[in-house]
Amino acid sequence: LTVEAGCTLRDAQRAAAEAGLLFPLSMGSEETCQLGGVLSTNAGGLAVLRYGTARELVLGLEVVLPDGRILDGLSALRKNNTGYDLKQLFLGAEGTLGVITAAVLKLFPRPHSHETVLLAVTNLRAACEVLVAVRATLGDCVTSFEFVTHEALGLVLRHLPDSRAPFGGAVTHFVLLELSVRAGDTHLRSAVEALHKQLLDDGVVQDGLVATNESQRAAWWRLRERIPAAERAAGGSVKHDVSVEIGDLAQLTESAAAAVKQLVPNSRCSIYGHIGDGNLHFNVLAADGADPLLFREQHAAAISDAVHRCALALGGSFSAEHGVGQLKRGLLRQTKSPVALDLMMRLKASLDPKGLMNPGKML
Ligand code: LAC
Ligand code: ZN
Repeated sequence: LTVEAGCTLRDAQRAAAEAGLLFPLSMGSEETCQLGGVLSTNAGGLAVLRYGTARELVLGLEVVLPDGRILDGLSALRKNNTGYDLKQLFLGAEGTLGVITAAVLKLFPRPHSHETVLLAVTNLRAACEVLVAVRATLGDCVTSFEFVTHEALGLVLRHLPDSRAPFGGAVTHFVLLELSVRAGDTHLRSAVEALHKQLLDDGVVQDGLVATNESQRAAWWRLRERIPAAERAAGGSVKHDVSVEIGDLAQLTESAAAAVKQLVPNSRCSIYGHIGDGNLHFNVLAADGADPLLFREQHAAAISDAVHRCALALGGSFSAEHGVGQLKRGLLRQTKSPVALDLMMRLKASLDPKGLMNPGKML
């Protein structure tokens, strides 16, 4: 599918669907976000586990270079080993090397059927156990695997009045998972039900629901997608977008939560995210009733430092999907290896010697 940079993600999804195919990138902002930005930031979203980030979904790219020339790479070839893969330089470059003006996107067969499952778990360790079990039995059918703590769910229920708690009103940590199969494979429902029963019998999950209709599925996804809006409605949060290897996720949350509690004892952690990708949004809010602005003014820097330290100590990343921008420039310089940083600076200097492209960002 060839698109121009101003095409919204939703319009690209729609065009693929009209051709009986799937463009799998999806995220809360898909109605309005435009592909130029989506590709420049290597956006991830909710189906990375199965289909990868934007980087993996692009076959060709057209870029206007800082010197005005056009890199015309609008090719749809799947294989082309003729030197450096130049498009990858611009995907995720945050506009610092050139302006992406068009792209050829990779499409997939449309899934024949899907199942959406909501599982109540007691902690992140249990959620990771579910992930291992689900991938072992249902493998590539797993499209999304999201984890939400009861604190994050509680914010949505409290601040977004039209939302309702699943599991008969109990506010628990939960896993939201989405599975899909292609035509011809009709066993998904029975496989999901068998796994669901197994997880309940083994005590790995406390409760579970399989969506019976589209509106239930949409309501569950809304609970997940509206967490950032709920945090804003609660007065805002100190946000982190960290990743580690999946086996280290529980350790990361435990050490980061302990570090944050030590700094600001009554603060609240809203933790949720794409644990199938090893990526958590570890956000911290002021104590209930405390002034959120004052809280951020006084504590944001120390809290972020502590959370990032915990991720880096485990070999993780301080920005799994949200990029570097202006806010994390300093952090990039402090933590990237000198060799990697040197290569980045030299690429920038060679492509954009006058520093015209998105100045002040990333480097
Ligand atoms: C999300 C955004 C914050 O996962 O990345 O909701
Ligand atoms: Zn995210």
